Formats: sequence, C-alpha cells, structure tokens
Amino acid sequence: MSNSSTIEKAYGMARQRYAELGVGTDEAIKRLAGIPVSLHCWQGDDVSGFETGDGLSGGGIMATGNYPGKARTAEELRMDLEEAMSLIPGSHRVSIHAMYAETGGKGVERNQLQPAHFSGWIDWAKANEFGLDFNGTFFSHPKAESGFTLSSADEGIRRFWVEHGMACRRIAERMGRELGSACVTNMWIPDGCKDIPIDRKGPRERLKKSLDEMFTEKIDRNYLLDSVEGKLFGIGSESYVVGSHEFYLGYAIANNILLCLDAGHFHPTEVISDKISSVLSFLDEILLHVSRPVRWDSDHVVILSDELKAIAQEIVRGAYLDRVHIGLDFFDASINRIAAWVIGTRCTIKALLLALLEPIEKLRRFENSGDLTSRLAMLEEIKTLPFGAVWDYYCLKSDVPAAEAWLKAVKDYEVNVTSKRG
Ligand code: RNT
Ligand code: ZN
Repeated sequence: MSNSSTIEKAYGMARQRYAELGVGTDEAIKRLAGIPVSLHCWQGDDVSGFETGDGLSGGGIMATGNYPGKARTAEELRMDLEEAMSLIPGSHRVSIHAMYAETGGKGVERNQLQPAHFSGWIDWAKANEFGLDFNGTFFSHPKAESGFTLSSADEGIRRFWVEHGMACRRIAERMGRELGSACVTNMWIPDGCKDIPIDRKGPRERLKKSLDEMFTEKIDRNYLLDSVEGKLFGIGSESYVVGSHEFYLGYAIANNILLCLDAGHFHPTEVISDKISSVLSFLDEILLHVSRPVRWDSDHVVILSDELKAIAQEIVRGAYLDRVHIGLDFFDASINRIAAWVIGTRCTIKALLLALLEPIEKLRRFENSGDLTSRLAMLEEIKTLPFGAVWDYYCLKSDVPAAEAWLKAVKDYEVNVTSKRG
C-alpha cells in the first residue's frame, strides 16, 4: 500500500505530465472538492424504510441478496452512512425517502407526515455538515397496491397521494431552510400496468392534475427544488407507465421544475449522458439518478463504466456543474452495503475527476478545425494518463484512505458493528 510520500511523489510526476497537455491538476482537484454527490439512504437497508409492519412490495423495485447486517433503525442507518462518508473524499449530501420518518413508534399516515418526523435527520445532517435531499414514497403502501397512486381513478386514493406529495414538499422546505441549502425533492411514482391498457390517456390526465395540485403551494427555490422522475417500465408495469419520459419532460418544461434522469429508465441502448445537453436546452436544472442497469433497470452498484465517464464528461464539458444535481440510486443487498455506497460514490467522483482532467481545449480545437484524426488519437491517448496518481493524492489531501485502503475500514466495521446485528 502506498504511503503518503509515495503518493506525493507520484502526484508530482502526474502533475507534470498533465501540464504538458495544458491541464492543471491542482485546479481540477479544487473544482472536484466543490462537487457534492447525494448519497441515497436506501442502499443501507434495501429500500425498506422504518414504517411498522407493512411487508408490502416496493412498486416493482427490489434489492436482491441477503447479505447480513442491514440497518434496522434510523440510528443504525445514520451510523452506516457516516462510516461510508468517512471513506469518500469531499463534502456530500444524503437523500432521504419519506418512509425513513422517525415517528417514535407511532404509526403516522404518509399524508400526515410533518417536518418534526425528520428532525433526527436534520440535526444529524447539521452536525455532520451534510446537505439533505428528499423523496416522496409512493410505494410499499396499501394505497399503492392497485398499481396506481397519483393517477388513480379512485379519488380518495389519488387525494391521499397528493397530500403525501404536499407533506413531502413542506418537510423538504424545512430541510433546505435549516441546512441553508436547497433540498432537491424527487417524486417518482410506480403507476402503470402489467398488461395492455385500454386507456392510456385517463391516468395521464389524472397524474397531471395531481401534480398541479401538489405543486400549487409556492415554495422558495432557495429551500426546495422540485423534481419529477419518469420511467420506461417496472416489474408489474411492463406494458404501460403513466409517468413516462415524454410525460415528465413536458411537465418539467411547462412548469419550470427539475427533471430527474435515471440511468436505468430508458431503452437498453439509450444513455442519459446524451440527454443532458438536450434537456438542459429547455430546463434550468436537472437531477441525475446515477445507477447501473444490467440488462434491465436492475440498480446495480455504480462502477467506473464508459457511461459513467460519459455522464461526467457531459456535465464538465457543458459547464453544467451548477445545473446538474448528482444523486445516486442503486441498491445491492448481495454485498456489504457500506462498501456498495463507497464503491459507487468513489466511482462517481473518479468519473468527475477524469472529466476535469481532460485537455478539453485541445480536443475542442481538433474538432473545430476538422482534425478528426487527432481528436480520436488524443481521446485514446488520454485514457492511459496517470489519473490514479491524482486520485490517490486527492484522497490523501481529503483525509480519506487512498486506493483500496478503505476496504479494511469497511471490513473492521463489519466485524465490530454490522455482523453483530440480528
Ligand atoms: C424507481 C426509481 C426511484 C427509486 C427510489 C427508491 O425505479 O428509480 O428513484 O429507485 O426512489
Ligand atoms: Zn431513480
């Protein structure tokens, strides 16, 4: 394992090599430190939440695997998140779902949730200097069992979920206000059906009406940023999803709210990296759900894949860092859950660093002058630049383990903490 003087030495050499291409590594590291990634709390407990005794299916999303030691309480989940954060360089955010409310053992209906039910999360975020993001939970609930929530034809059910959305926005406003940083609040609903519907129009009309009602209350954008997330299909909604991409793209543009692009929510050969500059031609800001679909929307742990690199390149090349909120959305229950967070988040940050280290000006010049030969040659050559030395140095300077050294911390934590959970 590298000690700090080896890391510094390797960095010095890397800095020189990048400088030859006109890239400043110190600059890149400085910019990288200012980019928050929002860690999704639901990786820590397989998207279960802490509501009592429902045992209901999760609206077509599911973590597979039964690795021991998942968090059973909010305290455990926060502890695990802190452990993960201590192994990730930079200052980041945590994304909470409404089903992680702390209601003191009392059942509180989702349309009755209050900011007070999240004060444990808010106090913790304050103490640790994490930003918070929020999500409505429109699944794992008796009133979602029919497969329809905001688009339900049952007025009582539809109204219940509208009220849930309104409650979530007030909770999120509180989070944003208390933490001094706008809380990106995402609404994803599972609505759709397994087999071919007769009426595709009615549910969409009702969804639009529900969203209009939910977003009526004007809330300061300094505290709350509303976002909606579409999808292509889910388990049990293979033939029809009410909130499709076109539906929400239209809704977001018409209402000047954020669109959430999830990497697993499109046709298998479609990529969200190519959608960023398209949707940002019409929207001020977007949210990303960085995920890894394997053959379907499987939500595998994010790795340093070509698509992850392309996502980061698009954000950096397009100078969109202020307009793209980077959130994670994966859940794997077959490996150590803290390691899953650390791997996925470190990879996302690595992809951003790679993008910040591109000799963009040089590449642009090649392209603009029609020298496509040099463009391709350079794109391939930069793949073997000493990027790892810059990454290790960034970890060292951020006081987190460089290279694979973080794994030992997770293994120790497993022995001392998670393996002791029943
Ligand atoms: C589901 C969506 C949604 C959820 C989380 C838990 O397909 O991706 O974002 O994964 O809200
Ligand atoms: Zn998602």
